[in-house]
Amino acid sequence: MSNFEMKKPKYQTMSTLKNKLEEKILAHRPRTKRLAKEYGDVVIDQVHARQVVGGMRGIKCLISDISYLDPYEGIRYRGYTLPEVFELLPKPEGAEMPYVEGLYWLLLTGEIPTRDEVEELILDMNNRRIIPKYVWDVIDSFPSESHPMAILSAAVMSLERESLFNIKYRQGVPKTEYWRSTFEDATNLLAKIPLIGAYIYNKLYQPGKGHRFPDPSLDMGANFAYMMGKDKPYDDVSRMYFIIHADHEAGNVSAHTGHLIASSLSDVYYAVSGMINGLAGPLHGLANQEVLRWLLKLKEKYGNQVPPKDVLRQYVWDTLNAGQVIPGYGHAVLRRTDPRYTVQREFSLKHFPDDPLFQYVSALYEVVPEVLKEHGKAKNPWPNVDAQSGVVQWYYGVREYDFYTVLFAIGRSIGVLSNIIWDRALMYPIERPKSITTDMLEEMVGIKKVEEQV
Ligand code: CMX
Repeated sequence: MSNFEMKKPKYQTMSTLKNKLEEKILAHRPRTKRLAKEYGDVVIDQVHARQVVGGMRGIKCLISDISYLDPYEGIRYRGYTLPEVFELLPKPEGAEMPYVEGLYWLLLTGEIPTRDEVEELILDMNNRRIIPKYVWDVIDSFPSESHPMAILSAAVMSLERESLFNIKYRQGVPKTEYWRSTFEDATNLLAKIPLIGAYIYNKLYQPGKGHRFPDPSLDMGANFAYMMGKDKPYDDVSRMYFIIHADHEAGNVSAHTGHLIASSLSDVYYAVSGMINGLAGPLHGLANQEVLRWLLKLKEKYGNQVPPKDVLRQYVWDTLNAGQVIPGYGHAVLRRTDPRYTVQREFSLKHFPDDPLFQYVSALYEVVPEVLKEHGKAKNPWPNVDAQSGVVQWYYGVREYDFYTVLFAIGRSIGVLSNIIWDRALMYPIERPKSITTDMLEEMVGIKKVEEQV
């Protein structure tokens, strides 16, 4: 199952990636400085009262150069659409999906890496896969009924004592250099987190099988499949999954939490553990498990034969009438079908078009948007990434749907870690927006004045 032939390292300690990153950072810093110094007073957005009571929706108040989310087009990583990313990044021999490590390179540098560059990074990351025993002990100490996201968060948190950034900070390195140790921490954590995920899976769902050690000849996606005990094409499924979940600009709960925590100079272990906690909510990453739960309930009733449209419509309406959301549909920013949904749909159409659960997902795609439009609440009636992701996992034998958000978290850590390295590089300050009281807001919008006049 080896996709990546072990080669002798061609490069020495300061990796090509870190060198390239340094170049990019030095070139970028004057832009940030200039914006703050010379253009700091330019108004770029207005805040409406509805945004203050409405979860700050749409307020332009964060910077991320890693990715940008257009409401109609979907996500672009460093300017590249998902189809472009899948086409341009180097792939393992014979694989359908690119190396995940190549995406890390792209997100950090803005450049598509060459095959040699990715292979060097893979070697570097494979050398960082050693996990201290106490992390396994932390995982093993959890009861088997614990949610895997809680275990993942605790396991990442326990690794905090390995932070190089903390050592450097205590040694008093200057602020301009913080990004270097942050890069080391981030790359260490990124190399380790898939192993932790696979260990959690084995502990919770395959306890008799024992834990597989990583195979140093395999890239991130293939090694994850190997450690999970899943055959091809689960290596490609993992690569696809980690890549599409990596980033979704900076304002979503997981990305923003990671950035917020890191802004106080907490290290990446604190930040990613917090990111995982934010992702574990059903309105965000946990929606992928909720989709499967919702689909299986429907399938239990009707079996492998998808029922007619009116039955599906009624099922959707029953969910809405019970005051619940339709999981996997809607989005705070997107206003069209999520391209992450489309990538997975195309993969499913190619590999398992006749799978009954996929048939349900396809049939619901034709029904849910209509119903949500009639319902009249959701601003976006179209499916998001989570409407499709569980079905792919299910088909390839990962049927313990509580685990799906762990897969999302492994992917999301690529973007969050890349953002944190750049946050440190550009020396963004501690985040501190202003809150006001309800009284103040009422006064600002004029409610007080109107009441006084009455
Ligand atoms: N089903 C039913 N109602 C929905 C809905 C859905 N899928 N999506 C939105 N709505 C409702 C909202 O609950 C809200 O109702 P209230 O006015 O009663 O509060 C109203 O429509 C307006 O919401 P919105 O502005 O369209 O959406 P938000 O930005 O507030 O929320 C999201 C976005 C994703 C939380 C919401 O669409 C949702 O709950 N979807 C289902 C859960 C889901 O799939 N989450 C995963 C999103 C992707 C990810 O982060 O992984």
